[in-house]
This record gives sequence, C-alpha cells and structure tokens, in this order.
Amino acid sequence: MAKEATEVEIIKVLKEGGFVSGQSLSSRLGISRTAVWKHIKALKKMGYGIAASPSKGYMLDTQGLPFNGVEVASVLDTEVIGKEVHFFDDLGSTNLKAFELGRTGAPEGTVVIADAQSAGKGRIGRRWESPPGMNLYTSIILRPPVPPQAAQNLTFLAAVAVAGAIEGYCGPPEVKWPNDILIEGKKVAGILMEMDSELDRIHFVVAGIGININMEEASMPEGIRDIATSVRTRSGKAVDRARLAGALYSGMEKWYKVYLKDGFAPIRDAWKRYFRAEGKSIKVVSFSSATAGICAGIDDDGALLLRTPAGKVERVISGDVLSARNEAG
Ligand code: BT5
Repeated sequence: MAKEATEVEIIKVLKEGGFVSGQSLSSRLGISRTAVWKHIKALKKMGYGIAASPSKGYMLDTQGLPFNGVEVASVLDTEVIGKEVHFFDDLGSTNLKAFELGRTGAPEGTVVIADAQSAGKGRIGRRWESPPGMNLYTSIILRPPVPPQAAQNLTFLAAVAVAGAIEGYCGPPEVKWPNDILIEGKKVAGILMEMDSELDRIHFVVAGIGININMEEASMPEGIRDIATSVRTRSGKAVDRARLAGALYSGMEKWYKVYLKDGFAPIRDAWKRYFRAEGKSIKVVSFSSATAGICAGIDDDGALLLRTPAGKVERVISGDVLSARNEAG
C-alpha cells in the first residue's frame, strides 16, 4: 500500500468536498505541486473522476467512485485490519494470495481484495462463484496467539463481522452453522478459514470472505441462482463496495480485539444473536454420514449440538447443515 499512500491521502482530502487548490494539496501533503499533478493523473487512470480548473484546483466526482485499493484504504477507520491493502482486478483466489503473503511475513491485518476470482474457493474443494464488478472477495491475515484447535473460533468471529456489516444495509441476516450468512434462506456470504500452523502453534490464519453485494439475479452464475442472494437484492439499492468492505474490516477489528481480551464467549454470544436454527429440525451431513435431529444450539467452543431422535445430544464439529425446517411450521 505504501506506494499508493499519497493517492489515498489526496482522495481523503478531495472527499471533504468542493474544489481544493493544487497549492493547498501540496502543503497539506508536504509534496510539490508537480508531484500533486502526477498523483492526480495516476488517480484518474485508476478510474476517479477528477475535474481540474486552473483557477480553483481539483474536485472529485463522489458519485462515480471506482472500486480499488486506494478507495478501500481511503474509507478505513481501523488500526490493524487493512494496515496493508493488496488489491487485484483478477486473481485465482484471494486466500491463495494471502497464504503467499503470510508465508513471506506479511503483518497481521494485511488484506487481499480481488474484483474477480477465477478459482474462488469454498470449503472442501467446492467453488465460490466470483464474477467481476459486483461483489467483495477478500482475505484477511491474522496471527492470533492461540492454539490451532481454537482457530475455528475465528470462523464465528468473521461471521459476526460479516453479519454486522451487512446488517447496516439491509437488516440482520441469519448465520447458518458453521460458515454461511443467509438472507431469507439464501446465501449472501460465505467464509473459508485456512491456516498455516505447527501442531501447537498458529503461524497465521487466513479469513477468506465472499459477500454478494451488487450481484442481482440476472447476473448470477446459473448454478447458484436458486440458492444465492445479495445485499442489493434485499435492500433494493446499489451498494458502495469499498464502504461495505470498510465496515467489514472495522467489525473484524472490533471483534478480534474483544476475542484477544475476553476469549470466545462474547463472540459466541454475538453470533447467537443471528442464529435461528435452535429448536428446529435439521440434518447434518459430514463426510459420508448424515444425522438428523433437533438443533440444541452450540456449545462453549462452537460445536453444533444436535438432539437425536433417541434423545442423546451429539456434538458436531464439522459438516454442513443440509436442511433446516421449523418443527412448528
Ligand atoms: C463457503 O464455502 O461458503 C466459503 C466461501 C468463501 C469464499 C471466499 S471469497 C474470498 C476468499 N477467497 C477464496 O478463494 N475463497 C474465499 P462452502 O460452505 O463450501 O460453500 C460453497 C457453496 O456455496 C458452493 O458449492 C455453491 O453451492 C455455493 N456458492 C458458490 N458461489 C456462491 C456465491 N457467490 N453466492 C452464494 N453461494 C455460492
């Protein structure tokens, strides 16, 4: 990000509104007027609409903002998450890129964002559809000082951050154990946690998050049309992707601080606020087995509790909740 730090600062100043003179930018940023002009030229190339007047200076078109690393960095209000922003128009998978960066020492809070992914990953080899120009595909590197067994906690933490960010646009979504975010029963976001660790020590965790933001039914890949939705579909309004990304990173940072200070319990409580399957009839499929029962909530470490027809409560630590239907309904 360092190489674009000046562009980010210029955009922040221009977002204050109106025309800003070259002289004023030059003194506020401590760079020459020629340097200001060069950075403005670079920003225009990135897709910013910037009007230039010889007498008044520069003015930003705040209606047609592009989606890129500068834009995301300019809306961030975080200290750790987004410390480095790596933005790509097209990537195989942001999780893979984050892994590469993590292995070469990228600091905690580094984020990778892609406008499109050609090989977006779901869990267990599944695919995450990632068309360009409409959604958010991002991965966040964390280096939590907890044992590898606790890494699963971070899936819940990410889910709470995603749900909170979406909630600001279209009301509270539902979380589906372990990693889905739903609106009216359809998937609006998914989370893929991966980690690089030794048996007893985490090197880093990559929190991969895909949020369908402006993807509408007509632009959805056919395979997911019946099961997916988006923030825009629900809210009826186009959403500024950089702002939603900013809200997500703020939420991640807030809950990560809570987690490091107070552990999993407050994360679990926040997650349960979005969890609606408790008391309902569900079926959990993991590997080759399927178990049906009544959802009895989640336990202290996030395992799903399933009351079987025999009355026994089973702990499920991995799998997919296949069907969830209200017993009463
Ligand atoms: C997930 O897997 O839900 C995790 C998705 C994580 C995606 C992010 S994007 C940024 C980062 N980089 C990556 O490469 N991945 C992460 P899972 O629970 O296995 O769900 C996958 C299933 O969701 C697929 O088999 C489809 O049925 C469905 N699906 C695929 N794309 C979708 C989309 N865009 N919206 C809703 N559902 C989708």
